[in-house]
Amino acid sequence: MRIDVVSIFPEYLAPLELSLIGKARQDGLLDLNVHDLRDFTTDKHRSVDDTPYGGGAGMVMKAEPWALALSSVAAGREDATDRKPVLIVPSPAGERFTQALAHELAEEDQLVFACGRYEGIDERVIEWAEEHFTVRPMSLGDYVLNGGEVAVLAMTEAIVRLLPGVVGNPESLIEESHSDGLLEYPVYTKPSTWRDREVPPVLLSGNHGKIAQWRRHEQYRRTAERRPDLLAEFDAGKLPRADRTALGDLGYDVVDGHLRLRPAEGGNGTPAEG
Ligand code: J9Q
Repeated sequence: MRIDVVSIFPEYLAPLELSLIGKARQDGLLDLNVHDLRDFTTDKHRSVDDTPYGGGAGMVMKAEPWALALSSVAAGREDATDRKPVLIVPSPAGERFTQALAHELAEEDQLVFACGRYEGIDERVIEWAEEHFTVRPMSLGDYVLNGGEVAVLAMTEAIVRLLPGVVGNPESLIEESHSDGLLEYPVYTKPSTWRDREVPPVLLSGNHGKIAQWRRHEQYRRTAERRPDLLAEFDAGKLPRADRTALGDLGYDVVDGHLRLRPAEGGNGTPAEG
């Protein structure tokens, strides 16, 4: 896979030299290059931004440096297929980046990340880029960053670790793919007592059936507590009786293969006078 990142702060992308991504580059599994947007300016001040038409706070990134930079990274794809490269534009106004999207993007030949700063990039760049790229404005979540660089670090790691040969032990990838949309169960290691706190005894029992069931129930308990939105999406068709009981104890009933939060008990348990 080839990845190009364009930014006015190329040093911000230094972590891409390290660890798993750095190793994938050394091993020739990934051809990743970071480009300085200012190298594509033509004026003496190397300016990349200007005031917004229509007024308002902040600055907008100018169109021409972006067009020159993006043309440069899209050019010279001699061995390329007829597929357009995908241009990912980190933006709080983008589609939400998910694990499913990481899998989808890991199948592409070339990804280009355009890191915006200030109030964003002149919208005409996005329109123009549609002629040369598949454009995907993409958000990590509903919070405000100063620019796209940190979002690119997160998305790149999520995508690159899915490339064949990048994660040394592919068992961890297989286990993740089995994690059917629930949060993970809690984990423990030695010592079995630490500062007066015990490891849950079932984990020391050697009863693998009971351990698997306990872990499953802990997944339900955590997900109900922290991410009830995930339980609404969960496929609850063909669940074992023990799982349905555990979910029932958490206040969830199975209706048409989906989980439904049981309505809260109304006060004194006596039906209202009608
Ligand atoms: C570029 N807030 O925030 C969340 N995901 C992406 C972003 C973002 C931002 C500002 C600029 C990306």
